[in-house]
Amino acid sequence: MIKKFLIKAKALRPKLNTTTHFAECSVAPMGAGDSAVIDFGTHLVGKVKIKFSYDGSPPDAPAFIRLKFCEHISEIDEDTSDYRGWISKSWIQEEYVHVDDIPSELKLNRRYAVRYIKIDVISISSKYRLKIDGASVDASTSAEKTVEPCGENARAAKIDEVALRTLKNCMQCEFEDGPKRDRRLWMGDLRLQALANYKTYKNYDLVKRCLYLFAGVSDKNGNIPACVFTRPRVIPDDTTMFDYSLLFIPTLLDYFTETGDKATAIELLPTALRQIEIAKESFDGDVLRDSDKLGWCFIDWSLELNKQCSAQGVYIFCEKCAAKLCELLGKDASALYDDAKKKTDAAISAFFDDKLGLFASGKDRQLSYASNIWMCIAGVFGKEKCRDILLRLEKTDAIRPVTPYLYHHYIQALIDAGESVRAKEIMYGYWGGMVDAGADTFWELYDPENPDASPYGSRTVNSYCHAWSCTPSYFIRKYFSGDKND
Ligand code: RAM
Repeated sequence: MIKKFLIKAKALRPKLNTTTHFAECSVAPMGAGDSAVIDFGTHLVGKVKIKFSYDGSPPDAPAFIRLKFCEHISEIDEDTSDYRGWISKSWIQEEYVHVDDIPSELKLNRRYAVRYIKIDVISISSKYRLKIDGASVDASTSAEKTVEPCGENARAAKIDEVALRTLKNCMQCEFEDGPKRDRRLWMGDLRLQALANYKTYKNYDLVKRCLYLFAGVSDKNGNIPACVFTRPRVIPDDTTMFDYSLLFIPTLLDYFTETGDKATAIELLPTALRQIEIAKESFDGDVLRDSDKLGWCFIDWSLELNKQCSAQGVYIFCEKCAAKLCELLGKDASALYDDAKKKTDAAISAFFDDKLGLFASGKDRQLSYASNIWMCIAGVFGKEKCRDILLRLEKTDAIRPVTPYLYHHYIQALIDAGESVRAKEIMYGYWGGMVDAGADTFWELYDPENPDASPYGSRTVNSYCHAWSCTPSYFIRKYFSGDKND
């Protein structure tokens, strides 16, 4: 841990803005076995209060109720009792509560990500019925401004509105990945949130704080962890990921390009460059080790994915960003450019299949969007060839992206290759699919072909407001505003 960085991060801790939202509560008085659903009309993140009263005789026994907090309508009737996923059940937003004094206002301590609250009366005296007189959420965010949705038509503006809300609700004391789960700062998510934030809420200090948090928790070897816990105190997670450590570099470069904050860029440059040095240890010559010997590298939540090729793409992209950052700061970048060139040549000879005209990964020569997207983002070929690769992919049964995270990179790769029109179609189709399925905020995972998909063995713990899915707001403002096609 590097104390001076953590002190800077602490000084940048934002004050949250809070607004109170009330729900319409026209619920009939409830007896044992009855249920009701309260709807706040939109997705909110904050503290919940519920006012109870009664009908009938004076309450001669407590009301024992279950409260279930749902981000998306599909969660309301999900049976949580048979949850068998591999991450903790404690992420499910539900509480069993005794309401002793009626009438009273129940103030829940925990922060929830919520649009709907389902209330089940488990047990109550037969002499009275429970009434709900009101419910509110004190919703918090560190986004300070109001940003109006935009887009070339109503569909685009709706997608932007949902993306803006996603980002806003993930902006708390850090850029959280998801306010339902995991409620913490992850590198891959941060990079995309920061990009969307620059085009919308422009909270530069929040990005700066997060950069210092990551740099501040780097280990003795200088390695940045994949995520940081900030409560009850700042500590690194004991997980590092090949790609997430490297992604500190473009995040710092983007921050510097956006703000011109040279002091921060200079101070954090050694941390950034260290990630390249550490990543180099995973190469045999100029080709990265195969997926099974690489340790955890995220890329996407597709569990069958071989990551050797895409990870090498991430490396090349990040090394070029490091070179650019050095150049901008007046430092010698030639060794970084030379190495990136070597890794590029090696990637082409190790992974490019001339017959298919596509990159293939691992000893089984697996075809995936991930490999080809990252090689294009890394710029291993020129624009025309990348365009050919990305369009050719569509005619194959290559493993498709399953998260908005990899979709973001897909859209970016298409734009970089001059295929803005196709990028736009894919973006509106994919994120629009979530809107059609009732999204107030965009999700952690969306596989149009498999609505029940979850990387955790159960969609009950999926997050429906997830940072890495907020980038339509970035693309719309940077590339798709008005009806410009390029
Ligand atoms: C998920 C987190 C986060 C992501 C990691 C890799 O569990 O929610 O968004 O960055 O995976």
